Amino acid sequence: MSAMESLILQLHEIGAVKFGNFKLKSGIYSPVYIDLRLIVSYPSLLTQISQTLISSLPPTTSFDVVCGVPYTALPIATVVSVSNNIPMLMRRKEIKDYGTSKAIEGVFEKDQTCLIIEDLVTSGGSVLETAAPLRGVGLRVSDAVVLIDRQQGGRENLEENGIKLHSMIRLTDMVRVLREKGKIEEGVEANLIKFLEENRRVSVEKEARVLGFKERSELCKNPMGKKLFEVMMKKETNLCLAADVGTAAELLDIADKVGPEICMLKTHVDILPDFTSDFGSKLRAIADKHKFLIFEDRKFADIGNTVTMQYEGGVFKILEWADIINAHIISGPGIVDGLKLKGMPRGKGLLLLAEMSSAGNLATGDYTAAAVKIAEAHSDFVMGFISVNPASWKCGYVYPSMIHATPGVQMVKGGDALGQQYNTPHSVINERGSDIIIVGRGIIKAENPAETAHEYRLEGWKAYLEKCSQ
Ligand code: 5BU
Repeated sequence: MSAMESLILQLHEIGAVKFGNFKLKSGIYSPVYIDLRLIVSYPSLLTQISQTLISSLPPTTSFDVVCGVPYTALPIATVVSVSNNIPMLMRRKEIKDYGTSKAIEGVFEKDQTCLIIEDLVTSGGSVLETAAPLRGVGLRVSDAVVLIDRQQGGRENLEENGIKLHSMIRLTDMVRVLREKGKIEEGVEANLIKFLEENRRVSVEKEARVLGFKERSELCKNPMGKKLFEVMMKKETNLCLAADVGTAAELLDIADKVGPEICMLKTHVDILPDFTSDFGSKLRAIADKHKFLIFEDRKFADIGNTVTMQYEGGVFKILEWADIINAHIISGPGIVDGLKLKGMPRGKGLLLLAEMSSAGNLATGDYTAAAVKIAEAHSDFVMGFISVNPASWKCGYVYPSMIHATPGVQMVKGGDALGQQYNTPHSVINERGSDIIIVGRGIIKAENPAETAHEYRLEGWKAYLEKCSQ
């Protein structure tokens, strides 16, 4: 009997493989359920698995360190590490005390290669969740090894993200062996093959559980991102007011009225004819009173050195009063370095413009993907994106700590005469995968802005709760 056959029989024997009708994380019903958490109770089986995993890799696979996907694969990775004398790293699932604790624990050097070890792959989403922070700290990730591949798109999804999947046991091999050894009926195998044909590719998104703001806030490296999540949870609002009014006096007035309804107030300070140097401190006082954050929609776009001066200096002194700013990535990552230089020491946050709401804009496809890459590399300062349809992004895994804020929102779909395009709060949060609705004229031009803001708040929050309960 081959090592693989023996492993399959033992896994079946201990009850790690069950046949019936089971609801999976993705919501799909499956005729087989595999629970590998049990293997910690069978040390000799655990040793066997760990040895076979490494010996099943093609000899050309080279790596300096290994990292198990938490939690089930952690003991497997530990045994691989100990018995092969290969150093191991650990990925923290929750980053509690941001600032002090790290996403990746252990000793490594930049550009070393890390092999990911996983127990079971369906869409490959959990492998990607572990690959992202490893890559974020400068490690190379090109291979992952898995005990069981459910053959439901994981290989393809990982390949698209530059990771080759090596699997020890494929689900079809497993049922074939169990049928050959008389452990299951022929009908069970046929049923499983039919199931796999009908569910060939589970997307990473479908399998991923929707994380709530609380869990996501724990993953934030940027303190302002964490704060925004906290404000949203405390006030139960994901509404941002785009306060595009005629004067500074009107802005301060509407900020005070709408303040209780919003998590963030967005300004275009350069449209205010009566701007004075005490504007910042006045708005700050209102923001502190109603506990919302101030976002200056400055859309920085220049080279790093210039934006440092634009951020800090001039008439507006944005750095002094704005919690959050945004930037285009057209000039390359240097713009983030420049803004970070000034903003990081003061605990500020940056949103990158990954998409825009206006018709015919050029922030699409590879441009959006480039924004995600830059954000990942600077997740200590970049807290999220201006996004329009993040659910449609084809750029692989996006950190759940990143907040998506979407402009172009009104109660009814439509647009204005100058290219603005509107979607509803429900569509933005539920269908398009965003977190925050940014509403301007929908509130400002209403007869009673405070009342209307209240309605937008309820709509936005209801959509968020609905998304979490899916
Ligand atoms: P509106 O009145 O809800 O259309 O205002 C939208 C606001 O969001 C306005 O301040 C714009 O400058 C801002 N905005 C946008 O509409 N679209 C974008 O892609 C970005 C910002 Br970025």
